[in-house]
Amino acid sequence: MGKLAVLTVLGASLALIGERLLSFRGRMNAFREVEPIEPQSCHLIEGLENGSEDIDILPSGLAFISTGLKYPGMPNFAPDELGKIFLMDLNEQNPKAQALNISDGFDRESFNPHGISTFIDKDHTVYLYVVNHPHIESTVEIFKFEEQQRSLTHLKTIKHELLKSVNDIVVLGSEKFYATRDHYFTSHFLVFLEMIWDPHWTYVLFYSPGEVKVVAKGFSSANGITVSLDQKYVYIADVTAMNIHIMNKQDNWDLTQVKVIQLGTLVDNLTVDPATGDILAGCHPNAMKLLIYNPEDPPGSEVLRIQDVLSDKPRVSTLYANNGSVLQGSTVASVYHGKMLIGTVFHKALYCVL
Ligand SMILES: *[C@@H]1O[C@H](CO)[C@@H](O)[C@H](O)[C@H]1NC(C)=O
Ligand SMILES: *[C@@H]1O[C@H](CO)[C@@H](O)[C@H](O)[C@H]1NC(C)=O
Ligand SMILES: *[C@@H]1O[C@H](CO)[C@@H](O)[C@H](O)[C@H]1NC(C)=O
Ligand SMILES: *[C@H]1O[C@H](CO)[C@@H](O)[C@H](O)[C@H]1NC(C)=O
Ligand SMILES: [Ca+2]
Ligand SMILES: [Ca+2]
Repeated sequence: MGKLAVLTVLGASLALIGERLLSFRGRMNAFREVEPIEPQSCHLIEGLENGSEDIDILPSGLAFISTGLKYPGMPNFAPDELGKIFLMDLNEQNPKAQALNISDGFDRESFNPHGISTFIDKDHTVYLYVVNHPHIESTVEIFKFEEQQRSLTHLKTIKHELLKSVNDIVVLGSEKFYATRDHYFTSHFLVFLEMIWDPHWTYVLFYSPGEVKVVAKGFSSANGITVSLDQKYVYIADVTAMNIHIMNKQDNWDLTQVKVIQLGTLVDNLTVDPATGDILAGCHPNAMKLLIYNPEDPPGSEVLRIQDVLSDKPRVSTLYANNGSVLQGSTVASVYHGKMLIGTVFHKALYCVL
């Protein structure tokens, strides 16, 4: 190749890389700052200082909170703390978070809990499904919740070739769930390239003992997933595309897109308000601050409420926003009878009375 051709190719490559990097900064919302918004009464939850990635609240008001996630690329202030599941009873006047005991026989040393989802069987037994990343792998752990003993009995570990880089799950039946894959690649370097390049190769998987399949794909980074109160729709957060996909659940478990709600913030976990059906989204207003952690200018937190999800004009309002002075890196918010819990990827957790 002549020098001119080499230069042309080099120039074009640099331009393309420059364009991708700019687009990456855009996708990370690198220029966004937040204005504070806070409900009247909020306080930090004692005992949850080092991350509370996911929260799921039972109809009875018992909240499960996963803590201790070690996630490549994210800051972690307590690398030696083991992963744990905490319980909070939101019916109490001043609810306290209490770590649940986990049965012997389960490898607690490598427990690295990420997304969680509860499932209540016909006989009222409560099962907790937990996305686990032992040794940087992805498994789904099934626990039985023993309410009297305040403990979790480990029943089963689910592994599958398609269950890679799993972020969140939503359980819809015994051993039947949807799971999101947040990155296509699993090695650090390729994940980094994928974040810059953004090929939209992540997907949602349906898992059952008899069938495992991809049911929706083309997401930049599929993250939080949850289901509508009537279980007809599945809501998926595409974190780096800053939107939520509303999908229709078919009889064969395939998902077909109904609409996309664009939000202008990086949406992590989704929950549904059991009283209204509104979606609550835990968001990262500026993910660049999350990736390049600076204690002087920390990542903020933001919680959005999306009402009338299925209507022509869904309404989006901010329930909580903070520049990081109180709460950094929010991932999830969950409400129960006028009370709200907000979790974060590596920071504290907040309890608010709405
Ligand atoms: C959080 O991490 C810090 C630093 O490792 C540790 O001192 C503290 O005990 C941890 N808190 C909890 C609740 O685990
Ligand atoms: C958890 O187990 C430990 C040791 O087995 C026990 O001392 C403790 O009381 C248990 N905690 C709860 C809440 O049951
Ligand atoms: C965050 O907001 C508080 C006031 O709400 C302000 O005192 C603080 O300087 C702000 N921090 C940053 C990093 O902007
Ligand atoms: C929040 O996201 C985490 C993973 O990022 C997921 O495990 C969890 O289930 C989500 N929370 C809810 C309430 O969906
Ligand atoms: Ca979840
Ligand atoms: Ca998530």
